[in-house]
Amino acid sequence: MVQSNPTLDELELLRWDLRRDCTDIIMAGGGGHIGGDMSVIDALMVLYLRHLNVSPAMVDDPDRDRFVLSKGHAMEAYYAVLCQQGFLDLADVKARFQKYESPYIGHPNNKLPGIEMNSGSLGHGLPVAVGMALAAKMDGRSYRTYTIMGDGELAEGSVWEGAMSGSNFELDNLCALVDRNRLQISGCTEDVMRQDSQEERWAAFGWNVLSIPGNDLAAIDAALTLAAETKGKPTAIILNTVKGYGSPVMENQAKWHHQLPSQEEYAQICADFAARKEAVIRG
Ligand SMILES: Cc1ncc(C[n+]2csc(CCOP(=O)(O)OP(=O)(O)O)c2C)c(N)n1
Repeated sequence: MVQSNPTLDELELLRWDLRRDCTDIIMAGGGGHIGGDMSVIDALMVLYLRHLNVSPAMVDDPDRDRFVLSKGHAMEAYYAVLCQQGFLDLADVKARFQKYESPYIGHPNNKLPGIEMNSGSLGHGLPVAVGMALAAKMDGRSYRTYTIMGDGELAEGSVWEGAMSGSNFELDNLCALVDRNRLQISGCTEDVMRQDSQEERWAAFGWNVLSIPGNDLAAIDAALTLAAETKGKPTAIILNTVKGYGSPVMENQAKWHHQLPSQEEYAQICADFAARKEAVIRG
């Protein structure tokens, strides 16, 4: 169902339904990046439902806001949000996800309505988002551009070329979110390639930096508002998240980067989401 500007209280409930949709898509397709889906889905939801000026009717509108999921492997979370917003049909995605000749592949496919860019080869989202934001300035358009990267992804050198360009061109219409879940495909980011002092790194590149609890809906919402109000420089939002957030079965464990739950684990994960939703209802 498409919602227009839901309240944060409504989103506190919806986040658990979207996690369930995301998990069901993964189970139907026989695989997916469930850990990174769960860390980023709250930011995707708040961005799409409360900030992005885009809708199924606007996919070709030159003034639509642009979004690039640079950590493209979190596609199942993105499917859940795109379906909720009416860009795609959830039953169809579940029926055909990762099937032969299906457009619903495991990474963003720009043949699908609402998806701006093919991604999944890490490190490209920010440079392309810089180009989109710069184009808006050059064309005199008021749209904003957003991208979400993983913290493991920040080991790609092209990210920092994009960071340099973003501040050089004073792209205050650009916002980069970093899913700082501290895990990547093969273990802790700090063991693979240190990512400490993210805040200082982005500030040194001339960005406005906001570092927030990244699974806190109100904090995400406030940061996105602040980013839109910031003038003269782009904003980086460091989302301090938990990989696998929502079920202790998979929270904070590197092996859940791309692991298919067993039927028993799936049942427990769904029960955990339902319990978290129930706790919100009970207040
Ligand atoms: C250029 C490139 N190198 C390697 C990969 C393989 N890969 C897929 S996901 C991943 C880890 C990414 O970690 P992170 O950005 O922290 O993602 P998250 O933990 O948020 O899922 C890697 C190395 C890739 N997709 N692209």
